[in-house]
Amino acid sequence: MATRYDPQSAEPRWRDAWAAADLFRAKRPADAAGAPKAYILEMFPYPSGRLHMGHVRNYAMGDVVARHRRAKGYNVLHPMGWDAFGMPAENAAMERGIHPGKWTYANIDAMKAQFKKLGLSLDWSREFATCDPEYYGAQQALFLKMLDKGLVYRKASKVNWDPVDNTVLANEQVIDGRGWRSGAIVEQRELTQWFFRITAYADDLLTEVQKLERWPEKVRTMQANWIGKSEGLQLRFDFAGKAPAGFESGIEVFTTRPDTLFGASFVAISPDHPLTIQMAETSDALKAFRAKCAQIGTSEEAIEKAEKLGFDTGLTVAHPFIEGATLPVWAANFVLMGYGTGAIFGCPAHDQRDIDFARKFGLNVTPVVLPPDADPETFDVGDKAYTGPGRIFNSGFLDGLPVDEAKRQAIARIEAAGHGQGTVNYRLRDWGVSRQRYWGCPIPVIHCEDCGIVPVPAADLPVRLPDDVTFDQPGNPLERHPTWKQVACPTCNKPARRETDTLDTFVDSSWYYARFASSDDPAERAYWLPVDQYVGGVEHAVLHLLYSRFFARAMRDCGELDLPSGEPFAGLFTQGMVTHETYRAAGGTWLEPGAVTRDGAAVTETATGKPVEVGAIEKMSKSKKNTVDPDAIVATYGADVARWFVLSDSPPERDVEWTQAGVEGAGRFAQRIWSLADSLPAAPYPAPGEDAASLELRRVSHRAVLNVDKAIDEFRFNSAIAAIHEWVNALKKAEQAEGLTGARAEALSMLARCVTPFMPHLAESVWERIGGEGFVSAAAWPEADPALTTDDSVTLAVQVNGKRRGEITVAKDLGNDAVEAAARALPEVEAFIAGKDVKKTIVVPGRIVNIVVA
Ligand code: ANZ
Ligand code: ZN
Repeated sequence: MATRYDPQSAEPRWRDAWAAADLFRAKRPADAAGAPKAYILEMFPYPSGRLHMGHVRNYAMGDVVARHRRAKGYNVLHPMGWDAFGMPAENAAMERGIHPGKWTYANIDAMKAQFKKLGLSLDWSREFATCDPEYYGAQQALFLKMLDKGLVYRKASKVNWDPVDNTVLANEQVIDGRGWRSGAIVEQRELTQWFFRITAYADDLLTEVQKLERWPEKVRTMQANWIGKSEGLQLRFDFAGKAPAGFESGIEVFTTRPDTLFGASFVAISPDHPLTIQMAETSDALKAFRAKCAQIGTSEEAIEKAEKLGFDTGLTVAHPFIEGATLPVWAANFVLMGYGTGAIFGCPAHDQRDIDFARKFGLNVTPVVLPPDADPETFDVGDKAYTGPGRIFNSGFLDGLPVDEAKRQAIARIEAAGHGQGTVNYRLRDWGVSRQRYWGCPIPVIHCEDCGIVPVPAADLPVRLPDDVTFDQPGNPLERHPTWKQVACPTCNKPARRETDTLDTFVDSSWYYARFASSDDPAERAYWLPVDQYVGGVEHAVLHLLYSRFFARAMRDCGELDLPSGEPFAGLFTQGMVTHETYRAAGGTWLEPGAVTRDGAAVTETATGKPVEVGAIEKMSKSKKNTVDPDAIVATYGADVARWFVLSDSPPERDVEWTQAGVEGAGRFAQRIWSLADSLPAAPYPAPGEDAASLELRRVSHRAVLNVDKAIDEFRFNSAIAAIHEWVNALKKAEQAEGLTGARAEALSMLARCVTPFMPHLAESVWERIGGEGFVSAAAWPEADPALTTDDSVTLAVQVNGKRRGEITVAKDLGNDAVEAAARALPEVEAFIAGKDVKKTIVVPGRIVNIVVA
């Protein structure tokens, strides 16, 4: 009697058994018996409290790789933890009065229970949350090492300030220039903040990212663009009239387009340029202008989008190349103080920001780069700057040169005149890590009036967050805590003040991979790192990965990490999202997939029977209600089916659309695999037969093993799944034939092992059913017999006197005489040997037949 596979009873049973056998614990280097290591890591989750399908896909992918490597004999590290600091916990505290820590740890418990149901082969013994004092204490120690090394420093920097809530806002909390809670117009304020000196590694981060061959090209490019190396010229403009006090040496600008100098029509300085600030002291109009610019917010994006604002200072500077020509000096909101020198020259014809500015304020527009095929007499840029290639014109000694050559010559001329210097600039800024928030890692320093900044002594780490804090008012709870910040100076013992800023949560995720490798043993960290395969969302392609690459270098240079390359992730895979159709009721409200009924093409609201508008297929999100709850899927179909489906339908880097039909199909396929085991007699089994049908089935199986193996290695999980489908079809057919028990049993033993990375619980049940030894999760990857996987024919090139004349395809085991005869019989060969004396024939097996004639 055929039985059905019951995931509801099988899955928990296997998970308990794995846990009891402690199957997925990574071995210490000394116990690994020389096995190669594989560190497989998925970006650790934020404990929001609920698992979503995107998590399932992400962690299922990592698990496929981890289980596969384990089966191939690697000592695998596959850990899990929680990226647990951050704003949502504080928001929950503000909204519901629950302590952020309590909220976070409750979420971790809930999510961990969900995670455990997925059957992931994780080493939970290394679990931690970044809000554990042990973790953030170690991070504080690291911070102090970096401070000591000069990789951490303080400087005044702009923050978004909410004047109503009296608090600093993160860029994401500024919406259309207003504070997200108060709605007040946000101001920029200077605050002394902590920075990591990531720019010290700018060049190295750029060169090395190009060498990460197992990273997606797209991510490498994004990193390179973010670092943004610009080669250009730093150039001094002398004042045409009397220079303002303190600015006798002129205005220094940075340009990447010195070739366009003859098209310059103004010089612009940042609203925060020292000259602007100085002049504002005596000009109310300029003061007002600066205040207006300050309302735009601090993000580059906000400034980019803002309307161009300008203020004519009345000053003029001399053109460096054109005798007697002068340029007006403006203050302009699109010039950032934090980049280059905080001053530019504007060439409107060839820069969009400059032309927007020039058109608004009636400044000259002189084109100096002539596009190929354009007429110098009539060429006009209108309102759109020309930034393409061409030859220089209207430009004196540069006329006729292509852009790159003109850049070189302009730089040479400026350098020779002592007016400036060719330079390299990076877009990358030092990383501001101060946050005026509670739920983060306290910065472990003390401010003393006499001693200045004093590191918290190692013995006093971790600096713990106080528990008794309130969230009933805006601002930083650490700042208003009655006692927490009061402390004696570790150096002079006078009353001093703790730093109340906490670290950006990106810091927490910049070194967790090293902590997983070992909490304290440098040798073990060196053994595991770099991560061999990192898996995560492309939304982290820039910041998280860049900060992690910086941190690995900083830790290395502080003697904390033996990782010469400084690259923490040797391989990176960025997975696509899980999408779903969207549904709207007549009134326009979104409906959950569970609230609609599909009958062929007709979709109705289950509760009302009214028609439903089927919308676009989009990333699952709460706002559109097109989510499917993993818990519900696991309860209905089992974790294996959920894992199988999210990996099956599209390549892992692309999005996969969740459909009811798809998940049901995956469920049927699981039963089909089970039925193959179920239809076999009980073990033990005879050896596979040597008859043609047995051989054929064995060939199919052994080749499938190779295909699945290769597809997993190449991150083509959908191809692996397709190969398993074909294999199962062949096995299903073989059920009908007599005398195949041996070949079928062999096939099933291999199939169980190939299915394990995807549907580990089902694979265990199959393995158990066919009398497999131990756990299939601990079994070695099946070995394919080359005699059964190689094709049995070969193609050989046929040469006459060393010249290729044709080719033959023959049976692999054909004797040399027969091969020679076949070669000579080829018409295109025969033509060259007809009537000649064949001196000898050389057969290089599997490759060439060379016929030598006189
Ligand atoms: C003159 C010029 C002419 C420019 C032209 C461009 C086109 P990247 O490539 O990003 O390094 N720039 C320099 N400092 C700036 C600042 N602090 N704020 C805003 N813009 C600044 O960009 C370098 C170019 O951006 C520089 O080259 C400068 O404008 C502008 F046809 O100089 B250019
Ligand atoms: Zn002191």
